[in-house]
Amino acid sequence: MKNVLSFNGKNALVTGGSKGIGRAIATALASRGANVCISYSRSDDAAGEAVKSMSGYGVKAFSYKIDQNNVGEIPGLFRFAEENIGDIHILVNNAGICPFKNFFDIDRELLERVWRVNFESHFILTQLVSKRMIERKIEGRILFMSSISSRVGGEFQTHYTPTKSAINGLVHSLSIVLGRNRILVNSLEPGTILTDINREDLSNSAKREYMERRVAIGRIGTPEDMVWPALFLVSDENTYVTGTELLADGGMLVNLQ
Ligand code: RM4
Repeated sequence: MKNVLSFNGKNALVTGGSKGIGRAIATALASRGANVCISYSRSDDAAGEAVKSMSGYGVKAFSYKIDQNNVGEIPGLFRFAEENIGDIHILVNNAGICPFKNFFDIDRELLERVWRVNFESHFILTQLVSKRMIERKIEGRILFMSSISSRVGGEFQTHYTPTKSAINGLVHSLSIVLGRNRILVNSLEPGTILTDINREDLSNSAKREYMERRVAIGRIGTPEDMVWPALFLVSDENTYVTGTELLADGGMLVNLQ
């Protein structure tokens, strides 16, 4: 039994990989030998810094700018990743948005944007990547970033939480489709992790204190807290876990009283 996880010889595509949880997972894969392509939607500087950092581990690292709201651009991301890192063994569908909003103020454009970025774009990318895995007989690993919010609600997340529940439903069905090809499909459910997605929301001290009190271990999570749960699920050492969700929330969900 190996005592460290190695990703030598693996090629990984991580969406939303220039910051936050995606950056932490992408970096962890690169530091353990994987070639990595990340997608990002905003900061060229952040993406460039991430690529430079990952390249420092002696692996191939690339970034591709895409707004995953524009789902027609997803095939371009897939082609770029294949052209630059080769056949994809690991797909981490991480990109996501959550603009906190009052239910009655959410218009169709925002509702559809959140749906496209958080669900539809991942569906399309996963179709492309998994079809190639089957063609190449790659017993790949696919990880979707779901959330504790797939299981519980948020007053200002009525457009968001359903996308995370939908991700879990997709994982259940996709694990059947891809299981016969030994491609394992799971979702990770982070609790409240301090990243750009909620920095403004958690800048409210009362909200931050409430969320911290909810966490059994007493602190908001960090992107690094998500690394080992993710690495296990996408590793070759995972031989039998598929079609399920791994909750990584510091005990927040069960901490009612
Ligand atoms: C997560 C969870 C967190 C929230 C972020 C935006 O899924 O709901 O509590 O801060 O989304």
